[in-house]
Amino acid sequence: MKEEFLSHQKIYQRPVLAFSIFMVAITGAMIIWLWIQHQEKDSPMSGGIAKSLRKGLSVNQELFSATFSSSNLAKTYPKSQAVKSVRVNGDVGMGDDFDASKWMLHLVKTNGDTLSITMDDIKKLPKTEEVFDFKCIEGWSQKTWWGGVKFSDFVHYFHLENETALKYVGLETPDEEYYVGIDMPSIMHPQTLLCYEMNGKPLPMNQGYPLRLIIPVKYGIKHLKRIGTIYFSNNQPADYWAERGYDYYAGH
Ligand SMILES: Nc1nc2c(c(=O)[nH]1)N[C@H]1C(S)=C(S)[C@@H](COP(=O)(O)O)O[C@H]1N2
Ligand SMILES: [Mo]
Repeated sequence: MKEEFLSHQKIYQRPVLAFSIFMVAITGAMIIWLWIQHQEKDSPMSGGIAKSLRKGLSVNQELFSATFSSSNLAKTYPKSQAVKSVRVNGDVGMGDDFDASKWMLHLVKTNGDTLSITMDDIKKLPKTEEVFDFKCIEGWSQKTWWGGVKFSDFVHYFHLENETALKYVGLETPDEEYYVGIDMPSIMHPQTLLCYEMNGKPLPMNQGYPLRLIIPVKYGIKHLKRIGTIYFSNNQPADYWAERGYDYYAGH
């Protein structure tokens, strides 16, 4: 008799217990959410991200940069595995009013001089080709084939030792609408290219003709298309997507 009564009670206890645990979890999640909402935020220039979320991003960034090594190469593939039709993504700073015939790469030196470099100058340097898995933070990736000059060869050729002693490189489109900042170890990585070819042909206009960045150690957001200006700095250069809340480092 007693036993039956107890098991009846259990039948009621279980859902009550389950429901209570559920309520505690939901309330806990709500408290954490409200706590994050009421936290101090970054400046709008860094995306206006709540403090504890930004902390998560910074910890990620430290982990990734601590494990970064220039001898760690991104996986490469044979050219036969490269996709024939490469996705076009992102057209900020790629306006139709661009006059490719007047294009020159502006390189701002630390002494204030600006070098104006033509495509012919760049093509005199040894060409490197690579096929790697291009990853966009939107969640897609593609094996793509690129050709150009290693950034490390380029800076060596133009005697930019004073410049590469600094911490960052900034790159901008000619109209300054799209811009990225990159840490020096990543831009000097042996797979980073000033790229002027895709699938063995000149870069298509919407993929950054005449010159773009290819930097396999970073997500797509950093592969700036249509480079207008390159400069060097010890301060983090402005970065289009970092200003919109994305991770500045963007390594993978
Ligand atoms: N100038 C410029 N470069 C850019 C972008 C952009 O909007 N403007 N988008 C970036 C992003 S988010 C990605 S994923 C890649 C896409 O390169 P693709 O169009 O050659 O595939 O370009 C990057 N470079
Ligand atoms: Mo992207």
